[in-house]
Amino acid sequence: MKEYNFSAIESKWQKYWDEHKTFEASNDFSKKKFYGLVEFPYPSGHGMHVGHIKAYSGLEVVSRKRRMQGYNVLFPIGFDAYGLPTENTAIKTGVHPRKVTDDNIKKFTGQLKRVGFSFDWSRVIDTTDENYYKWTQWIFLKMFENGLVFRDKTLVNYCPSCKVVLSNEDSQGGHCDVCHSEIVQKTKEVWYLRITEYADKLLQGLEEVDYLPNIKLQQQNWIGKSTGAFVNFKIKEQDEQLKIYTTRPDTLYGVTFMVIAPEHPIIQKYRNSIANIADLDAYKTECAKKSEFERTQLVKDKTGVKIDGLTAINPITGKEIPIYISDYVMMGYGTGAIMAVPAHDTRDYDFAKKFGIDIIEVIKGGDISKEAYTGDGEMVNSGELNGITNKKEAIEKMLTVLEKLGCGEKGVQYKMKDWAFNRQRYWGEPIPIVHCPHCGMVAVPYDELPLKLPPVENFEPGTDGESPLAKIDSFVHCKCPKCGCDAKRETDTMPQWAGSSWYFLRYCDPNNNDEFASQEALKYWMPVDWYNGGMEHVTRHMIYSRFWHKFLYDLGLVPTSEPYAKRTAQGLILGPDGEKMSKSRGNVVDPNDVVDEYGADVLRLYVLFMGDYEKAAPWSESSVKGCKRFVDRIWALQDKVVDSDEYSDKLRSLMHKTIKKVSDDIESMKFNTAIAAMMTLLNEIYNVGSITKKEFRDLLIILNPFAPHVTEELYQMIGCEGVLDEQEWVTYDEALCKDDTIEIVCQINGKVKSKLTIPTDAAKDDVIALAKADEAIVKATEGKNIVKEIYVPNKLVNLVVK
Ligand code: ANZ
Ligand code: ZN
Repeated sequence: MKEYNFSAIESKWQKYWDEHKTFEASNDFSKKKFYGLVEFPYPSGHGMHVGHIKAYSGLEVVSRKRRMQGYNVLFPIGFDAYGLPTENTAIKTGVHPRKVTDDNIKKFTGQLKRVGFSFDWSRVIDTTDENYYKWTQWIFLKMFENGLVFRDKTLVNYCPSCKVVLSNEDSQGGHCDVCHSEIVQKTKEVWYLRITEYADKLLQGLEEVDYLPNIKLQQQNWIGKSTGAFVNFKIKEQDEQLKIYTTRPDTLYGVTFMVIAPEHPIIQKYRNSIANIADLDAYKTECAKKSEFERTQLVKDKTGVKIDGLTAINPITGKEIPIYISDYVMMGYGTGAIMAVPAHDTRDYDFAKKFGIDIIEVIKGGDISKEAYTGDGEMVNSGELNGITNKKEAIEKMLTVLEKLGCGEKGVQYKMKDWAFNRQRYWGEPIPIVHCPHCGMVAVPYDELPLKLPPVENFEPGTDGESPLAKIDSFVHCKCPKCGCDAKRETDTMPQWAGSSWYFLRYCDPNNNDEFASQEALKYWMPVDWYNGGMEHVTRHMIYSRFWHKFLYDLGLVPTSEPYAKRTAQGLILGPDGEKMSKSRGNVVDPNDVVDEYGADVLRLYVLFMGDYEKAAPWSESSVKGCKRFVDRIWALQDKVVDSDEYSDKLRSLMHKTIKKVSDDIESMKFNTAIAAMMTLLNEIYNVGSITKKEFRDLLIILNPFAPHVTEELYQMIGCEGVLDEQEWVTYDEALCKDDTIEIVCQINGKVKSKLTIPTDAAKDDVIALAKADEAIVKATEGKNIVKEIYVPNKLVNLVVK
């Protein structure tokens, strides 16, 4: 037997695939198609991680299977290459981000090719390429044209270390996503995309798609649709209404105070009537230091200041109630003001206890001397609502009352905010807008796109949070495209998420210079049939890209309202210590090392065998070795081949079963059990002692998507025709996949007495006869008459005795 020289075999086939363009998608749009999408990597300086290999291996297997099933497959890859890590490396090392990016892309490409992924390398996308970001800018301008882009002064999350403004999503937990420094709040004029306009569409669209249930749930929560009411509270002795948002108008009789955000504009408006304005200002200053995350923590001690000089009137009871400012009310949600119901809201309860405010029970069921009661129950102390036990009914009734009084109405709110769409950094797509002293914001004309990122030496950000582009006079100074007078270019760049918001469209037609993709190509390839990626991207990236796609759909520029028909997710690979892999822990596994030592086929098999695909699993060197043994034993089968174009009697049934199992398991991403089934088959082949050529060939076909190099090589070695990747996926005979025997229960008068192993689908008479011969049944029926014999096929026998 020839030695299994995996590195020679793997480079041989990788070279073959490259030369033959084996995995390039065809432009024959008459064929049935499959579009499999994986999240394109950020080409960081660390190179690839085994997590990338697992993330790509799932749809890699599906794509290889689909090709064998006769589909025209689009399985593309690219690089999401703008962003902070590259820019930070560039600043640290003095190497230009263009060069850093190119080097990293080269490194990643080499690594991906070594693993033998069947990507279409003719369609590679680099989001920092002018021919790509031209269209990112183009779509942005379409949004601008359609009123979805605006600028607003706002409090922003600012990272003092990266010197950038961050979105809420990029600063979760009050820390910068990139450098983990603490975020501070800063007022700044920033760009926004009006994603909230698409909130309902993004929510409704989830009904059309096949996403894993928890992916849908996370998106629903992120959009955070809330239905409730807006209610106006009159301010005593002022011609003023304070508007609040509540999901519980039914609790209005229990409102004993109000709370407004420290930034609420009513404070400024009535500055002169407020006796303790200095205290309020001081409190507000303190709040500005906290992140939204800190402010909304349930467990933290409640703080606040009572407004001395403004009193509200409960519109239902007519009672005067105090108004407080507190950090637990956010200016960015609802109206920035709430009606507080301490008896039935935990935060209001804690606040009322601390400030000695009345607590009035309006829903029975709890003990409000101890804690807020947030459950359902009968309405009490609530006038016309008393006695109602159904929450919905109580809400409806109160809404009717409020509407009649003219002080309230139904309302809807979303947690999702408009998308802060900018960064004051160099390494991003320039925002193609010109500021003209006469015309205001003017779009760069479409035929001037791409608005190129100027190649500069000094790409360090200014300490004031200004973009480095602001220092480049030749970039900044320009003529207004509308009136021709002197104007200034916008110097902010787009955020990291821009390029990935539409990359799946560009893959359909990546070299098009006239359109972001031709309608013909889009009509054929879209939607993505199957998208697999990380759970960490199911909100930000997926929602942003669904938003861009839906916008383009509304313009009639893409054929489907949803970009992704199906979305699944892989679980993380943990270190051997069970902890998340990280440089600082020193538990990172480099895919290159595994390929060097065991070969790419083993790496591919292992990342799919290590556990349920969607679950996290720790790296195990001994399991890697197990996969290597499996491949070695597959290799050694070449000495056991008998020349026959049939299945042998001994293996026939198991062959059919294994083919079925592998075929089905690939579809449900149960790659580990598919591999286990092939391991079982292999053991049985060794028990039998030989394998027919036909059996070997079919085994190579089902194993090919997992271990493409060794299977191609063996296919050639045993003298099969053509190359393996051009073969048809094997079929199986359902009838032969049934288990030959099956276990059924045997009852006497409905009580289980015994279990029987019977041939599957055996005739009733035979089964009854078997049952009557069973020892336990013989004993149980001794001296009794069998009056009825019941047989439920393949399930149970029940003998009724007297
Ligand atoms: C009275 C009430 C009584 C409330 C009760 C809840 C329970 P969701 O479901 O998230 O939309 N709220 C409104 N605006 C707020 C803001 N800007 N900052 C902090 N809290 C705010 O939550 C809506 C509820 O959160 C609203 O309903 C309001 O409190 C509070 F037994 O009003 B509720
Ligand atoms: Zn102008």
